[in-house]
Amino acid sequence: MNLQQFSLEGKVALITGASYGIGFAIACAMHEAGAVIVFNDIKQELVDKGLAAYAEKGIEAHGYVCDVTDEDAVNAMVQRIEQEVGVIDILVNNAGIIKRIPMIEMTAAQFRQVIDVDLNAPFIVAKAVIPSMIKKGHGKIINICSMMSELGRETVSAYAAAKGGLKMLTRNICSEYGEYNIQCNGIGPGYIGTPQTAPLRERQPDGSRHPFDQFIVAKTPAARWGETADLMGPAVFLASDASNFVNGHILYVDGGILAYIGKQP
Ligand code: NAP
Ligand code: GCO
Repeated sequence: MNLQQFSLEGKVALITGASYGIGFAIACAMHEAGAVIVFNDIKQELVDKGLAAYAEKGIEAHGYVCDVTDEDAVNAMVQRIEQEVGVIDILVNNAGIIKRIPMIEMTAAQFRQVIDVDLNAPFIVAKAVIPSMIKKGHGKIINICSMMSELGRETVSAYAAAKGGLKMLTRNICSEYGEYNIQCNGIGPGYIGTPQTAPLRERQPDGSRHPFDQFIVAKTPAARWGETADLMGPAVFLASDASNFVNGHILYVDGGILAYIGKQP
């Protein structure tokens, strides 16, 4: 085995929703491993902010405005990327939203919106890139799953349903396209410090830590929240030749949460 297997030299990587947060960190890691970085976001101002953030890190990324739930827009974006940058070798379905609402108070429209972004969109984007991966004879798809691909908790019914479905979509893409040398795996981050989880870490009015913050630290053997940097190595591994016989796997990067009953209060 040589370390060249972990190189992404000459590869084009599309990371969806990667102006900041987990997607941005994964894109930076893939650039360091040699990949050309392509990302999208839903608004031009966010794409511009993302391009500036990548440039600050010395990364000449390619940014596209695209709502990943819009199949026509996704197909048009993939076509433009293939013409302007090159065929996509690596897809990271990262874009996602969450709505924390008790299920019986959530409207069907709110439920559908979460399913649309977190499950339908990964289907739409994967469907758009797989034909060219088949033609090219290889491809890597990484779906960003969640603890909620395995566990439920109050107020996140739509998100858990979507992320549970995304785990099975990952396994199905593996099953259907593995023979074309396409590997489709998931990364299941634990609780990571990003804008998405900021409400769960907010200081209380009396300056004390958020109860959920304390809960998660007690539930995590690593006794800390994850950082986006914790996901960089696993993402490069799953995007590289080093994982060519890993398929349909959800790699949980959670500090051990799923293995642990939790610290006695
Ligand atoms: P985040 O900070 O909220 O970033 C999500 C990104 O997705 C944003 O750039 C957002 O753009 C983009 N996005 C949302 N809807 C979109 C759409 N329809 N089309 C295109 N882009 C869209 O989230 P994060 O914490 O980095 O999480 C990234 C992924 O990891 C998500 O799939 C999330 O479910 C998953 N995850 C997060 C954690 C965690 O603890 N943070 C743990 C496990 C899994 P806008 O700003 O324009 O909305
Ligand atoms: C929540 C959090 C989680 C994380 C992540 C955990 O409200 O419970 O937002 O869902 O985002 O998905 O893996």
